[in-house]
Amino acid sequence: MAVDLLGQLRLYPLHEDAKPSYGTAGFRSRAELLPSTVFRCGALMALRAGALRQVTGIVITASHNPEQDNGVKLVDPSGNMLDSTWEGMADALCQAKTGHRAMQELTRIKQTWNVTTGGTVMLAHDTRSSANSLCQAASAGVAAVAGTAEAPLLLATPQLHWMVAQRNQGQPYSEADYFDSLLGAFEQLVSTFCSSASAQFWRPAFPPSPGKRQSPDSADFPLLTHLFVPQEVSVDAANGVGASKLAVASKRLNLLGLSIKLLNDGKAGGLNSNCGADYVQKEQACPSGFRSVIPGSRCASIDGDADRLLYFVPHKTRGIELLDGDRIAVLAATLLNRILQGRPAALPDSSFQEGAAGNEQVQMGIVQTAYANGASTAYVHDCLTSCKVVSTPTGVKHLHHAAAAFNIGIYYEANGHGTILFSPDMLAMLRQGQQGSWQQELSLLSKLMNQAVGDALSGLLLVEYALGRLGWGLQDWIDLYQDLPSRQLKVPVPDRSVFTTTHAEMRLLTPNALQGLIDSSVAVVEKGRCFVRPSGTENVVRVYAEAASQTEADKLANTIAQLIP
Ligand code: NG1
Ligand code: ZN
Repeated sequence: MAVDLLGQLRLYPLHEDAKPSYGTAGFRSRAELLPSTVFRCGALMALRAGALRQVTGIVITASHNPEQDNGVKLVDPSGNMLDSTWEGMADALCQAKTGHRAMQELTRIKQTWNVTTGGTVMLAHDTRSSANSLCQAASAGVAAVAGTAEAPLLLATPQLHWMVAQRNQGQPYSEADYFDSLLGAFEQLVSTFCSSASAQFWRPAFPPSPGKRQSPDSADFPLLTHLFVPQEVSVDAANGVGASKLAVASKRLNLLGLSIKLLNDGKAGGLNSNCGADYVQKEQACPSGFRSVIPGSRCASIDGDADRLLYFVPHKTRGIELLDGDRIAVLAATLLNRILQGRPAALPDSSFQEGAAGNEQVQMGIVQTAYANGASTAYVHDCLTSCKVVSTPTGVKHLHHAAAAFNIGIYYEANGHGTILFSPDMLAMLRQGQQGSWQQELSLLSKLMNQAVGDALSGLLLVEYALGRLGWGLQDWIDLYQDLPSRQLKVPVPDRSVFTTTHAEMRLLTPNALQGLIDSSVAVVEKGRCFVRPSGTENVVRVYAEAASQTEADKLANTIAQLIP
């Protein structure tokens, strides 16, 4: 039976306060403004699935935003975010003021892509109370263009991205397959490369550098540097969807000696409320619910939809030592570099040239954004010389694309959103590796790391494996370089679209004259750096400042915030 598309569009009218705009990660706003946008995104993604004859996906989530917000992340058949060539169409469709105008946009899309019928769309949602009604809107949108909407699943964002990618490659794609793939790779990595048998194998070839500083984990026990030392990690799950997913993983991880102590698991506190990766990073503070955690212990924080991960060490006060996304990228690059050089267990030391004598066939790169701490960029330039550093605008869609240009592309936003990509050529080469070889180790790492999008569970397993494999404690990781003090502020503005940027968002084009004022303020600050950009997920302008001291960084950020019109 033919669907009355116009009638359906009219059932989901654009709210008069809604100003949908495809931002850093899809559409996001207060939940009550979203039904029209979500319905139309359902239709759009069904048409994209129909046009490409593959499955697409939609995640109803507002990630780190507060509970009353919601949003829609659009998943391409590759498992990546919606191809940027469709963002303009998504905007035009969602901004259409009437059902009739929206219908015209859909007709235009159908004609341009020569598609008459929608295809299959997989749906997922996080723990927000608005999820149900918005999933219904998405399903109705899919059905309105004669597509097939699958039953919505409670999933972490990266799980759905992974599932869509797997399914389109004809691979197993259920949630159980997701856990099996990541956890299976972790189990195999640990048993093959961190067991006592492999320690015997590695020790004669790669002893720790004589006379160099030993990590606390390894002092006096060089043989044990290669063993997977049992660890406990206290994880702040942001009271979000990641809590139940980590609970599943932790049963298997326990058997390997990795114990996950779940905090902010959604049983008491509010979603992202004084907790979660965004709070920990922006406030540089311990999340709520961590009173019982012993200062100095190993902690991690994920965000509301479990695609960001940070590590931190709580101090005795409320303060923390933050190990952010930049640092995860550097840890990953160090591990990969050493695997390629055949000396994973070398300890950090200044004489060891991380970049030298690597496997020259392999092009490895780190992709960062303007928010990367200047000290991390300097460290990669100075010490990881075989690794190229590239900077892109904010948002995983930009980083992912840039990382895909390398054989091994490591991308992490400072906020902990990222993963490691292995190119198809690289994967083909790695498949030829034998049991216990560096090729096998990298191949397993490619399974451990979600190849579709940033993933907090993947990231946590990577960090634990890297530290165990290198024989490092947290302090070794912290000691690699010292972050420059920084401060990030949000300034609410009536219309963030008046702020436009250039140079990977590091400089403002408009409002006129503001960049000149920023430049003059930065010029007088030691190691000063500051930029302003409009958020793509919240109605705010973000100010980032870095300086030689915390006082100067705070002062610089506040001075610039006051200049925002
Ligand atoms: P916006 O709001 O555009 O700054 C934020 C993060 C991004 C990315 C997206 C998607 C910062 C400064 N920005 O984007 O890096 O993670 O959310 O969740 O952390
Ligand atoms: Zn997120």
